[in-house]
Amino acid sequence: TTGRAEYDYYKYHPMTEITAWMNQMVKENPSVVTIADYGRSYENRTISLLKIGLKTGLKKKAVWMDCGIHAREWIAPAFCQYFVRQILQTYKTDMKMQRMLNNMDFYVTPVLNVDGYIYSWKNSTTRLWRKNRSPGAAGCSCYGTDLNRNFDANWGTVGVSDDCCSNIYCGTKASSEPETRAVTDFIRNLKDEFLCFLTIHSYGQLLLIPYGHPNIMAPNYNELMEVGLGAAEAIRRVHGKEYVVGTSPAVLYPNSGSSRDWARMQGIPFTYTFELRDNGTFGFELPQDQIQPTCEEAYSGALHIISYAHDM
Ligand code: ING
Ligand code: ZN
Repeated sequence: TTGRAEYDYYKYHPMTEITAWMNQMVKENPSVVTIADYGRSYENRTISLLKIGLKTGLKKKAVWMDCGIHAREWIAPAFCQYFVRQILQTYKTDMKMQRMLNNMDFYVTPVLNVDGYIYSWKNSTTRLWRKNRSPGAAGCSCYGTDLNRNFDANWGTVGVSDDCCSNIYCGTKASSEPETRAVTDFIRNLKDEFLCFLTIHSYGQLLLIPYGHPNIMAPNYNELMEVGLGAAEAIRRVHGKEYVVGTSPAVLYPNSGSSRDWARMQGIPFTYTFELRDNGTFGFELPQDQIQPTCEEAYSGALHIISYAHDM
């Protein structure tokens, strides 16, 4: 055959390969996939997403998924790529998926924190970098803001640090970071379309619902719990892994400024944080032989949520 080697979904890929993969997806599926460059990182790299959907001429709903908001969580970008591949591989024969692509557009960002991701690939001493790569407040010698503490959702109140050397440094103000603003500007423009907002992290095997702030409760808390528990059951059926469902104060500890809380405050009803494998044995350095099973189970969980939102 003449085609080039198939993309290996069960390996971790550096940013250059992920960017090439995104372009390849568009090229191979021109009527279903488009690419949108919707922001620039602190170091001026392009932030891109793939929009996946069937063209109907009718008004559509939307699903958001971002991966790689934290640099070291390499399984997350691997999952976003698997998710896109699975959708494209199934929709022609799977009528449910075809209906979903008729009624909804999927917006998938494989790597949101591009600067951090590239930095985590640089060498073994930078492998566990979490934040973006902007310099903090004036006079501080450390780099990086925790993008998942930088959103305008009870910003700076709980579960954050104002020490710019901390891994949970929330930045100088809400939305101080260009990566944060890329997401908020994009979503605000299409706000009423979004039904689901799924943000993918590792590790811990959790499905977190809003809110991370301990004093507020999502108006659809019961439904979020119920759908989350259904997703955890769907996950368990694939390889037997147990995922815990709840708000972050209930499950671990409170936090503020997360993208999930911000998305729920914008009115997006089904907002979840996925914490993929594992439970700490390998942590952020999940071996490559766990990419496939992790993606398989998480796909099942994500589809449970998306399918529920689509059908209601
Ligand atoms: N965890 C997320 C973080 O931003 C989170 C979500 C928040 C989990 C609070 C538990 C408690 O910290 C990771 N792994 O990034
Ligand atoms: Zn994370």
